[in-house]
Amino acid sequence: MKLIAASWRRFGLAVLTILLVVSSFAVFTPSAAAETYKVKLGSDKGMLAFEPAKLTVKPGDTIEWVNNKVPPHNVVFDAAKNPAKDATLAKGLSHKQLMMSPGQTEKTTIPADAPAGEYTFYCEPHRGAGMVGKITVEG
Ligand SMILES: [Cu+2]
Repeated sequence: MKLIAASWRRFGLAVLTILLVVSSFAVFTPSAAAETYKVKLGSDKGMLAFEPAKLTVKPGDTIEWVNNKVPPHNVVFDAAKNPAKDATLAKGLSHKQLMMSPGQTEKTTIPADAPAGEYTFYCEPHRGAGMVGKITVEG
């Protein structure tokens, strides 16, 4: 009888463990679905460009800006070139502070309520040289 009781207890523990694991997955699923994309500032070959210059993301995703070659760079979202021409949103996505040293990073998370469409961004010191990029936010 003692043996049966012990194995029942072990079984109960196993069920509890499984329940815990399953429920923790349920809790973490929404954040696990968000992705992080890396965009290099200055191409590996030393071109004044974002790499990649075009990216498709979903609300909640994060873009990690990695300062690469030929700094300084920054990331400024165009106040007029986003779906709702929302200057406040553009400012919130931007990192105006110049990044001086290679390897420096900044992050931009696309808000959950960001309207779908195209967002243009550029590097202030190199905008004239064509350092411009585009993010498409999917609905
Ligand atoms: Cu630049």
